[in-house]
Amino acid sequence: MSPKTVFKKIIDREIPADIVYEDADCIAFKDINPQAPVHIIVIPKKEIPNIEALQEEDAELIGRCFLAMQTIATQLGLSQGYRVVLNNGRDAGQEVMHLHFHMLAGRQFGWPPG
Ligand code: DGP
Repeated sequence: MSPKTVFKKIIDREIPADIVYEDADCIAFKDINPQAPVHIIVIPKKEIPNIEALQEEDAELIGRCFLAMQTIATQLGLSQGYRVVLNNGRDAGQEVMHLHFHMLAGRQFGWPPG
């Protein structure tokens, strides 16, 4: 068994987090190191390390994460827009090996990203 990721520890309530949304399949909490005035991490509760580990059966689960983002955006009043980022793998800067989406809002974002 590989050690639990920090996100699994948050799911299991072993470490604290500022949780903004939770349903049966997904949970969302404030990023500990925010890169924008609003920075939320949205994750499936199922432990999936990265895109490569996704299975056919996960298709609905990932859709549910997007519906969770829709709800969170409404709850937080993100009517001016927000950026959704998924860092997948080393070159993308993925640090936590539990598939997750960053929701960033509250400032203007540049393109291309750094
Ligand atoms: P990534 O580079 O895409 O793997 O981003 C991981 C993010 O997770 C990073 O923005 C910081 C955040 N993070 C790491 N550890 C914790 C933690 O213990 N609590 C919370 N709330 N966020 C964390």
